[in-house]
Amino acid sequence: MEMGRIEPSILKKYYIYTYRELYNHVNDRLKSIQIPPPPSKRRDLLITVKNTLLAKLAACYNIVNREYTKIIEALEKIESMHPFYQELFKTHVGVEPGELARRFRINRRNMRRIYLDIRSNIKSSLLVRDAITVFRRGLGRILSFYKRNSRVIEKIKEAIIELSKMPDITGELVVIIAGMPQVGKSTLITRLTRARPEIANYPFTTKNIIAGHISMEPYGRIVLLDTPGLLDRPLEEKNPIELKAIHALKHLADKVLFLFDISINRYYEYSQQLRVYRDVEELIGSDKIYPVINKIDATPENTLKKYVGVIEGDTGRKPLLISALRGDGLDQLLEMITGWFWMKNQSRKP
Ligand SMILES: Nc1nc2c(ncn2[C@@H]2O[C@H](COP(=O)(O)OP(=O)(O)OP(=O)(O)O)[C@@H](O)[C@H]2O)c(=O)[nH]1
Ligand SMILES: [Mg+2]
Repeated sequence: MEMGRIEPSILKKYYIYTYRELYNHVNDRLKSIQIPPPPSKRRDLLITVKNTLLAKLAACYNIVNREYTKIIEALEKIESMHPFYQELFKTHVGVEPGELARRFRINRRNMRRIYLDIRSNIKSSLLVRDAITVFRRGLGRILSFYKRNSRVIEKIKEAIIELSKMPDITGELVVIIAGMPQVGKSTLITRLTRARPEIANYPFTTKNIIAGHISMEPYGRIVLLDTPGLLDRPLEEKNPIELKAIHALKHLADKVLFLFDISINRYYEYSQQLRVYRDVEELIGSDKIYPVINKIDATPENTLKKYVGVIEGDTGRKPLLISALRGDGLDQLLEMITGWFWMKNQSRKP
């Protein structure tokens, strides 16, 4: 499959067991395999017990092996996704998916060797008691392959759940809507696309990357991404929600619409918003970022006039004026966005 074309939603089918869940599952399976009533002859008893123990051991091994295989497969899927998803995975788990897949494959191979060893030791036991001892110890060893990785497995599980909720970000042009919390990012994406993120009047209403699409068929599509708000603080102090926006900006942005809110009800001062603008500019480069003043319906005329000049002076670009709520300026904004699309996809132009 082509690199980067795997959608994160396919990860939904990988339900990863925690060690607890696996243990309970193994326990249930083992209970369902009962030793049949003792036969009359001693020799037959040994054979019956051994066969039961072998069946139980195989059941346990198969479950752990199946879980391992599932984890490896999920990691390999992530490994072939867009680097953006891989980096998100790494921030969650602390290790790259490819490296983890490699470790789990080695583990799986070792586990198989040990399983085969235990099997032959049970088979060669001469006493029922010995066979049971070998079995018990072997069961523990097989389970320990999962148990000693239980912390990292839980992290993988969480990361897979997080990733599977990520939208499909593939498109011919990616435009990210960024800015401090509450400037109207989500309101804007609902105006331009069919995306319907939650909109409310408290910071960090948006906690995930939200995608909306503008179809340019038959020439492709534009992906618009609504991102969690960014605060004016250094990267090291950013919370995990902000970091999602940072990763998206770093890896995905062709262009960024940076929203300012200088309305009467603004949440943050202009100076703070400008600092965040500068951070984003530094992250992605000044050629990709465009200032937009939102909420002009709730901004006094003279304030607006003043800040058009101030922002142009501070950023070197004339800000676009919009009201995402009322719809002002959106035609112009769309024209700018589709202009970027044609610029990037010259060869596709009709
Ligand atoms: N007056 C006015 N209010 C707006 C406009 N756009 C958004 N709002 C209001 O601003 C508040 C925040 O809007 P959101 O779209 O949720 O802002 P956000 O930037 O996505 O906020 P976070 O997800 O918290 O970062 C809501 O109460 C919106 O109704 C606008 O153009 N004019
Ligand atoms: Mg929002």
